[in-house]
Amino acid sequence: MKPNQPQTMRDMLNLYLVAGTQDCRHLGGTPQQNLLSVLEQALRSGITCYQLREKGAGSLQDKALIQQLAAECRTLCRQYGVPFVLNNDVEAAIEWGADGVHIGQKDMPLAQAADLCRGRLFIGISNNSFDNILNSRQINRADYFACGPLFPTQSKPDAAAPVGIDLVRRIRAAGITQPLVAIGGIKAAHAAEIRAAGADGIAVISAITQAEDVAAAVRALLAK
Ligand code: TZP
Repeated sequence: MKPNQPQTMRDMLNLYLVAGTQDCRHLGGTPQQNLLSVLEQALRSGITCYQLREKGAGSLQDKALIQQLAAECRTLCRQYGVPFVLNNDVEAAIEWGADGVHIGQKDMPLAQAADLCRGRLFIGISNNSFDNILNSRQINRADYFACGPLFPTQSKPDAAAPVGIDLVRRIRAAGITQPLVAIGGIKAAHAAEIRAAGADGIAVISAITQAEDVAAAVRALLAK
């Protein structure tokens, strides 16, 4: 078995890194080198899932370059047995051989994405509110739910208003049992409370990509 290989969807969500080159611009190399270096350190330190989210100011725009980067990220993830997920673009996720795709509320409708991915890729969907969660559950085609942003975030300028850890508690109190990952402004200090509230894991951008010591940041986020 590979070092970090998760056995179940819940295990996979334990520590989920989301990142694109735009999140690593503070480092000294090319955009691609910066991201791949952060990703490799994070994989080595124990992240359980990775999503390439090449989006927003400072991101790569050339699709051929993004495809090449995706292939390199996928190769690294494979070495550690960690699922490689692509953000938003369902067709590219299938064509480029991703393990999963993550969609937002404004992307391709969940049922349509699920039809395209059927039997090939798993699907995660972002939820910004309890109503979103109820709707995603009703459609019943996602393999996991993300909820957030829990806290204010610098990494997504168009993020919805923060919902707090209470949304996680409310989801579980309502008997909603789907694999659940929380996202948005999460730091190591919040991790235990979020997991205790019922999330299977936490998804972060800046807590890892902006860390001076990526390995130490990953260890702190993994600490139970
Ligand atoms: N979706 C909701 S908040 C967010 C995304 C992609 C950004 C999370 O980034 P950070 O730096 O962990 O707050």
